[in-house]
Amino acid sequence: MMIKRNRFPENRSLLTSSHWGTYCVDVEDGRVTRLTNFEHDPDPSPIGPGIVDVLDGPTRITAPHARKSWLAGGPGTAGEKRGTDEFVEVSWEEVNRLVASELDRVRRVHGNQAIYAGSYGWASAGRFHHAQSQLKRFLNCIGGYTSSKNTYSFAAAEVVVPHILGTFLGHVDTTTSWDSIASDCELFVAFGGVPMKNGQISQGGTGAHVQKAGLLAAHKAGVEFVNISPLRSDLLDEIEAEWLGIRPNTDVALMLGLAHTLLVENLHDRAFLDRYTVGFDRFTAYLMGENDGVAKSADWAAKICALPVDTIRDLARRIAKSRTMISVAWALTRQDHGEQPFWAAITLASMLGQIGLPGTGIGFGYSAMNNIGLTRRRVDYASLPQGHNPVKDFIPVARVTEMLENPGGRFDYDGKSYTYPDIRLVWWAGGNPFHHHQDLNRMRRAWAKPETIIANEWCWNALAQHADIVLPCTTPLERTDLALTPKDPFQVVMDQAIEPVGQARDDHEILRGIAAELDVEEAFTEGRSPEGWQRWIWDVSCQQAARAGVELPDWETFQRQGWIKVPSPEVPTIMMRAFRTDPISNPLNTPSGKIELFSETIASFDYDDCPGHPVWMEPIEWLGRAQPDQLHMISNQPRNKLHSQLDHGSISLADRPKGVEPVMMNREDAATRNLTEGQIVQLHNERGACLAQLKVSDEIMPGVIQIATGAWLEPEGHICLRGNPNVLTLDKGTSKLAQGPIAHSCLVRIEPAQQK
Ligand SMILES: Nc1nc2c(c(=O)[nH]1)N[C@H]1C(S)=C(S)[C@@H](COP(=O)(O)OP(=O)(O)OC[C@H]3O[C@@H](n4cnc5c(=O)[nH]c(N)nc54)[C@H](O)[C@@H]3O)O[C@H]1N2
Ligand SMILES: Nc1nc2c(c(=O)[nH]1)N[C@H]1C(S)=C(S)[C@@H](COP(=O)(O)OP(=O)(O)OC[C@H]3O[C@@H](n4cnc5c(=O)[nH]c(N)nc54)[C@H](O)[C@@H]3O)O[C@H]1N2
Ligand SMILES: [Mo]
Repeated sequence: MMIKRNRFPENRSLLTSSHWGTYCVDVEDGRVTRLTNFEHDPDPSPIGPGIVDVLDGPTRITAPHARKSWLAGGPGTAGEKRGTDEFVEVSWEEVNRLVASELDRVRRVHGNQAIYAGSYGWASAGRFHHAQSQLKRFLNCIGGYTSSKNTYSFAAAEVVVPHILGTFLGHVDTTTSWDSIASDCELFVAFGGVPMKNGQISQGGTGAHVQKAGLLAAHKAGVEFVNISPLRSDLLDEIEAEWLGIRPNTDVALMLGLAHTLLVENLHDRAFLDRYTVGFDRFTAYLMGENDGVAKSADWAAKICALPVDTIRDLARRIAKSRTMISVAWALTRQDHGEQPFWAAITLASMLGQIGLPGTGIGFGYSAMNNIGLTRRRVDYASLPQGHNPVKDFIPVARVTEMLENPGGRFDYDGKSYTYPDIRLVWWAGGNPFHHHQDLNRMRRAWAKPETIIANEWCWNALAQHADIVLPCTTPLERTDLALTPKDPFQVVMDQAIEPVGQARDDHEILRGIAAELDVEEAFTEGRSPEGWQRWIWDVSCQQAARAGVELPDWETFQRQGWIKVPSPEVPTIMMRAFRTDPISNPLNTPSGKIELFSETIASFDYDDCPGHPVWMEPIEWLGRAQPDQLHMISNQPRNKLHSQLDHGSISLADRPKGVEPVMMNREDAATRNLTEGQIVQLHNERGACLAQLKVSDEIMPGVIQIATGAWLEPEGHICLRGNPNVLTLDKGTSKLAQGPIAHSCLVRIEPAQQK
């Protein structure tokens, strides 16, 4: 089948869309020379142009490859050599045959559940060429695969919050908007700050970055901000926020200390609690220490959080007398017992009684992405149908290493017990486990076990280097697509700017070739070309939009214009407004229909690490149990890229003059250790080590260091030479409830790096 390539637009610039925004593309002589800002974006992200230099060159995968020992010895050969073995270039014809026959062998001999294609990751923007959707659709045509549930972003909240508020993602989508905050909030209490660096991103694309304007408008309107974070830089300097440098992972203790003060000083809203919540009495019994003899008072909290007790008491009085927004960063879920911060925050906000009112209540992740707190009309755009997966096996996404280590082992998840399948073949498309997973040295050992590992990638990152079969895919600049997303008012045409580099193929085309070998091409494509599918997606989207009262232009008009902006509603968004107005007619989707401060359901699971109401439990690693030379490592999201994407590009590399990732440390800590600005250091613990370049700062509290995620894994033994913090982080579930990842609970030591 011929793939029909794009017609270049005549009257407008070439456009591309990415998770970090929309850009215009300049092309000369068949090469992309420049990405420039989209004129309708008031605050564009500098991340985008980082792709220009790496579209070709040594990091680009230009042909299919197979690992030498695997090719010579067949599936299962020398898995321990993954990452160090040589690669051999193979033709598309050969690789299609190899992959098809290996898939066929695995499904016949072991069954389809032996194929793991949870394949977590962000891939690229674009509704049709979404790598995982393509892969899942293809595998569903040949009998299915073991899948994964939830995300690395906020798995703990995804599982616990539905028990408390009926849904999590639904509330994230309707987080109270910035305009409502500007007009009705007085005090914005930000656990984990409002990190502007993260608001550059919006999954699936964005037209106009609005987080900064939203935050500044609220500040101008007189909203006061409290930044509760180990990092001062988690709120913009212009906001003049009060900074409470809290010990990492102790927010629950602070929330309980605040709740206790509200209770004993009778500052809580009893009427709200009675009408809209259940279980407050069970919670207060815990708060007052009726069973364990420990009152969770401000004094108690002060010792855990390393904050002055008066600060906690004053804050409790201020939040009670103000119109207050309690905001929690998603990062608070990526820690041991990461279910608790969100449950405790909801409880605290319930005691203040302002949930469902304008500008106040509870907020999940302001500026975690550009779409949080945005008033927009929700249009459900169509996507590529993935078909039906008959395989019922799954894992909570962050349990991947454990699954590979322990086939047949049992795991708990959200009230039930399951078995890890015996995985023979792993296929990753559109994600990078060597970026996102914790304890990468442990993962690499487990990674040696499957008989075959396939990766669709466009660049030679650690994932590609640790695969047996590497299928080179295109980037969005080499294909046409539609950036349609319900999370943003802008919907953008993605033009093909250049021909595919080398022999790269779109994920769809890669899978079509293999589908042909397995006699399922027709089922996979349904006879449509990529453009045929894109038109189908647009047509179905037009019908769905019409039902939501939005008229989208026809395909030709959309292509000619390049983008559209769906008008936003005039009224600000207020989370849980309907429930607040009438909880009988608009109950929450919980067993009681109310906010469950005590959940009978969760209590009935009888988990020692997640009881029926919010509790403080010591994290497995934290400063409260650290040796004097240990530091708490925060490995947060990178300012200059999205995860590991474009780590090899010019924008990311510009911040890394010595080739290693910067690590930020407090001035006092550096002085005690005789470490100096700019020095190359080694971070280490019993799990691994990585190099980094020291940045001495007053923006971070003592005892804590910060190193962004995203540096490509470059292992030399157990050391990462480039500064990937996931060689240090711990691979353990948040609790039996959600089994989420806990990257932010991690102690390390730091020393000057050995000179070579
Ligand atoms: N220590 C620590 N670790 C973390 C976090 C943390 O805070 N601390 N955060 C976690 C979070 S929130 C997340 S969401 C994860 C993110 O983890 P991932 O989403 O896995 O990270 P990305 O680097 O975005 O991986 C996307 C991959 O897809 C590839 N790709 C892009 N476009 C295409 C395409 O069209 N086709 C194909 N086949 N491939 C494509 C890219 O080259 C890249 O390798 O990381 C998690 N890991
Ligand atoms: N530029 C850029 N933006 C991104 C991404 C990216 O890779 N790059 N990734 C996107 C993705 S996938 C996601 S899920 C979101 C994630 O959004 P977040 O989860 O909000 O991101 P982080 O940067 O990990 O964390 C935010 C801040 O929380 C603070 N923090 C960490 N642990 C604690 C704690 O225990 N207590 C308190 N009070 N504060 C703590 C850290 O100082 C950190 O800077 O970001 C998105 N935005
Ligand atoms: Mo994420």
